[in-house]
Amino acid sequence: MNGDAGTEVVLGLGSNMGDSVGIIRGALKLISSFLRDMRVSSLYMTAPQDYEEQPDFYNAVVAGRFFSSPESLLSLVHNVEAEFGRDRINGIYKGPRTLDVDIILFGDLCFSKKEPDLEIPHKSAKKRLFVLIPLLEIMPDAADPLSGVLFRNIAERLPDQGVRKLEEKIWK
Ligand code: PH2
Ligand code: MG
Ligand code: MG
Repeated sequence: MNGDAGTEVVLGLGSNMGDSVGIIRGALKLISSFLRDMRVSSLYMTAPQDYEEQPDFYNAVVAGRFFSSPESLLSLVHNVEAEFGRDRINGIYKGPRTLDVDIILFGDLCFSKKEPDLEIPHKSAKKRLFVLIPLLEIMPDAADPLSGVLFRNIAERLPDQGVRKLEEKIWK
């Protein structure tokens, strides 16, 4: 799993509280300390899914090579969330947040466990265009490791979810 090339991982970033653009830029800077050969999607403005009584989100996806375990990646992304004021204790479940960083893919790994709660690939990614559209921008040939189906075929079948690409440059 972690040969010399590391594991190609994909993270989804979201924010709908505070200076979201600044927060996502700052989060990418921290993430670049543990992902090699980082590629970043455009920034998107997206209608809230699941819990709809909240402001629109800014979302983006980042991919890169990682050289340790899924559990250590989870603890690194939790540190990044905490750095930007994410409160995992008092926040509303799926509600407004300064920063959410989700592990979407960890190579082809399919994995699920409690304590810490971790499911890979991310369980809602294939229903969510705010993940799939930016993901396809940087990995057009990626497939769901569970089914082998190309994400572009999955995305094509989903209804419009209000995902708009922004001009704002967020990385390099
Ligand atoms: N995150 C959620 C719930 N709903 N909707 C959008 N548009 N973007 C998100 O990042 C998002 C969401 C829970 O993590
Ligand atoms: Mg999350
Ligand atoms: Mg999330």
